[in-house]
Amino acid sequence: MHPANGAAKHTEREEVMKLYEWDFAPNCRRVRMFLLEKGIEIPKEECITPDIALKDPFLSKYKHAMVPMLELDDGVQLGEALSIWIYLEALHPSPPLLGTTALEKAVISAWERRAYDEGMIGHAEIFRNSHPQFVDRGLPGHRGPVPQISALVERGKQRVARFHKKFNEQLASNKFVAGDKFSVADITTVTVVDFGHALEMPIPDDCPHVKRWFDEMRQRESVQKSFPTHMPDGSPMPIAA
Ligand SMILES: N[C@@H](CCC(=O)N[C@@H](CS)C(=O)NCC(=O)O)C(=O)O
Repeated sequence: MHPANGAAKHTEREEVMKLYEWDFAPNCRRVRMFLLEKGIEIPKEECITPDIALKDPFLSKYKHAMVPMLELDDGVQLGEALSIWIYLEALHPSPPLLGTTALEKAVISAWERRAYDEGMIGHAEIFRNSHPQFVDRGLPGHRGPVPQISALVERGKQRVARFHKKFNEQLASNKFVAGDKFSVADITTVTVVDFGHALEMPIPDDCPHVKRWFDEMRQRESVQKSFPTHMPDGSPMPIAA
């Protein structure tokens, strides 16, 4: 599963891992980009219906009802992109994406969390509380109805504005989001910025440092190759990588 210098570098255990995902979902792209950076190949199964819902049998078998989810050969189910990264980084330490020293690990996890909280959740608030196919699905991971709250669209916009400002300041003096090395903090931030493009909320003009960083990120193979290829109904993505 790990083609390094032409030699397979994997264990029997990894042979039957399976990643359940949605091609167009930003949280799934966080894992896809990580796999591409590491050169790890894991079989994937897309479990989405054309109207953007989780499909059976995935929905019946995974009680947390969210993607991404990595299933191991013994049936252990790892949810949450962060947990999947931690597991895979332990198996495939090179290149390190979660940091190596105590300080690097702490700084990377802080910036990754800021990208997730301010950026991912901000965009998700806008998307889930306004999209017609998410009526009664205002939050992921809940089987019962979760009504949309229209006020959260405005709150999401304010959160996204804070995300751009905060990250513009950080990227003014740092090549990458968490300092001088590419890390999972960049991975989450790339997926957030492209989530914004999908929602027609581009990087604001007064955030030149985020633009500089994103132009550099776009040159990376993992960023290009992890970009969604199709919409939930199978039609091509309306926006390009
Ligand atoms: N905290 C989770 C979030 C996962 C999440 O929100 N996944 C969304 C897709 S991006 C999902 O599963 N949605 C299912 C649904 O809308 O029913 C993570 O970091 O992996």
